Amino acid sequence: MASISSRDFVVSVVPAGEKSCRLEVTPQKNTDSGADVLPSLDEETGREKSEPELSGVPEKFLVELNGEPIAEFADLGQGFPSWGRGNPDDSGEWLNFDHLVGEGSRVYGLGEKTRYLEKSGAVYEMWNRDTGGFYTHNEDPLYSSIPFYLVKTAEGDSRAAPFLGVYVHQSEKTQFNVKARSDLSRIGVALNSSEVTVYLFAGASPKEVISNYTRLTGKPFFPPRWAIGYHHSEYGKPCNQEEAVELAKTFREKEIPCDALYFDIQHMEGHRDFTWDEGGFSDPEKLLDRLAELGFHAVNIVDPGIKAESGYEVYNSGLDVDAYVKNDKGEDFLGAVWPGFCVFPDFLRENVRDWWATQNEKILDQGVDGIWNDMNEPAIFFGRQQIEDLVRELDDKLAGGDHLNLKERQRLVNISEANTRSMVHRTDGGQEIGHAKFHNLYALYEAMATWKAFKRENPNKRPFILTRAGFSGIQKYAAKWTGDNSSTWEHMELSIYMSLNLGLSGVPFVGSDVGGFDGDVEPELLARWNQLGSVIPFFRNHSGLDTTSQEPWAFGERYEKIIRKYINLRYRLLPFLYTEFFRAHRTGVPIARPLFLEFPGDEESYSVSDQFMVGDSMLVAPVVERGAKRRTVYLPPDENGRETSWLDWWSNENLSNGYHRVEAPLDLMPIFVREGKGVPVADPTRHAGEYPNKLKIKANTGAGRDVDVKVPVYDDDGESDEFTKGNYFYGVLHIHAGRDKPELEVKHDGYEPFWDEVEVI
Ligand code: MIG
Repeated sequence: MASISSRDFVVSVVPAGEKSCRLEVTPQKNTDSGADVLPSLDEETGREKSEPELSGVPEKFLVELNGEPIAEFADLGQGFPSWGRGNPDDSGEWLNFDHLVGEGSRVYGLGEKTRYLEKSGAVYEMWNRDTGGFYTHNEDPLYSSIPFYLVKTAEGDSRAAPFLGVYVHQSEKTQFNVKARSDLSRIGVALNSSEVTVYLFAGASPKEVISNYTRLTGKPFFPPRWAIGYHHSEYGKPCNQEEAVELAKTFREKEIPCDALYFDIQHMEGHRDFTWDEGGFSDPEKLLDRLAELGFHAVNIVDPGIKAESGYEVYNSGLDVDAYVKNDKGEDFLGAVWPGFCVFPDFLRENVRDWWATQNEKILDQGVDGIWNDMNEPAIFFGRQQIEDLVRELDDKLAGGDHLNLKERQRLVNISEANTRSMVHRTDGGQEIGHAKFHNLYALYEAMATWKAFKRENPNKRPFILTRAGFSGIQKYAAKWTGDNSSTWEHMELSIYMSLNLGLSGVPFVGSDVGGFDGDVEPELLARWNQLGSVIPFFRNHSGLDTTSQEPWAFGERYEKIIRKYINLRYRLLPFLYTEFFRAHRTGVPIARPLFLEFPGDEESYSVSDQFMVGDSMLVAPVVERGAKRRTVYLPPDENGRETSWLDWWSNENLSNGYHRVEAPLDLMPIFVREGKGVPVADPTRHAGEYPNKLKIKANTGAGRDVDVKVPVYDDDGESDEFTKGNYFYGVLHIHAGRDKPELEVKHDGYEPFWDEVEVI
């Protein structure tokens, strides 16, 4: 195998599957890096590592796979690079190298990142971080870390595969400089580690790359059907059980479908996990029963911070198994979050995950259906020791008549970030691991523990976990929302890029707080955001404490009507979305996807960032501009670059490919169906547990071209793991232009699908 060594490093290239390989970069003098804290990978069909041949000190090296060049790297070095952002004040070594991608290439992915769809022109950092609420269009880093990017190689560049995925399989703080230097042909990678393992995925298409990346890091979990309905949430409400039932009933009375109601931290007793505030929620079992009767699922928030209070059962039981993260003095680490000073479960250890599962099981037993993991970066307001030291110092200063300078004030702001540094974790074998290596993995291991709780509670039931933080692989366990955004038009637009890039990075079940979290929403924005939400995989309206109410009916009849129309659209689309979730579970290919994923041969599709495809058949063009009544829409030519038609969802007219200025009054979000494709729909029901008996197909048979349409449809019981035993239905409906009876080709008949009748629209 090709092996290259530079002066300081040994590089080995090991094939890992047919079109992927693993690059291992280690220092010549191998300083032992200690235990590996990364979770094991799902599938790696690699051969054993061969002895690297040392072959001089190449400044550049080309990686070949099966005799074909797939990627070129250069300038491997130790230390923090000159382009690095911030101070490398983290302890330990840094390593950096450049990936020579060429100026004409395009770069996507990197998970949950702000800025535009294409990532060039900025440095991005991987370090899970709670921004504390407000973030700008350029804020970085945010809540989760997915060190994976996708390159579309420029036409005619013979050094690289047409599409290349790069996964930096390291949990430490990592920075990516995506063409943000005067040399626009490079991506710089730097990490707080002395060695690095990188996986390369070569592909003929971007889908192939993502599919191989998720084969390695894990295929997305398949959620229960109710989890893909509309969800309602608000920090601060409901604050008692009467209000919860009232809220649920209002949805039913107003005939606005809804599947889930969220219980944020106000439901707890003094913010203590796994408790209910006795004053407002004296009988949680009864409440949850009542909600279930109304067709609602309850999702409860669980924060990692456990109130350090002797007598609190959860805290005490954790002490019994020595569950908590230590500080550098070997004591339980204390940091303040909502409940006051807290300890933090050390999810790295299996016995701690078992104990955590037991805690979660208690509320699952009561009838809670979903778990919402917040604050799991982990976010900590301040540590006890630091605050005491700082207060003493600043107090002396102020008492001496001084002012606080900017730096000192900044220190106050940075305290939460700084204080996690003293956290010490332990492996199952008792080896100590500094927080720098485990920080980005904290939420992923928490999700594993929560998953275990669901599986113990009912092994056959599909879990629903929602998480704020995460790392590569989080897609196996949880849906991801993009944390605290703001109720602004800018943030709504940003949420499109963030969701699409998370999808490209292997996490298909994504969405942002619809209506925005911080700040007061205006009615027009709420209406437009519900339109967008109706076609985004995770559709939850969520708003912050003491902000304007965002319920669909908050702004009167005019807006309520529009919002109802789009929540209804969501339920019309359920047969389609459910099929797409199943396909995403099997392939790892995202549900909401940029146009170029479907039309990789079409140059124009690479720069369209405010429209996207849902599955391979539906194109949506959300309106993200205040006061807009129409918008420009780009409709790509067919896969072979030839003329094609797009069916307007609302008017049923066919438009040809190209740019169009289309009508988009406040009650209309432009949607189109691709030629040769169809979208399975059904009449809306009150929630996803109810089914109509008719399946309808919105199909585009091509204006006058009589194109045959094939529409895949999946169905199962909506909640169990029976599908893994073959108890599901999968079929393809063939629609021939001019014939109104479609033919059903049954591919798998392990389940009786919900419809008795199929109608073509
Ligand atoms: O900001 O639990 O992102 O969705 O409502 C405080 C209260 C902590 C942050 C989450 C937000 C949630 C809120 N939490």
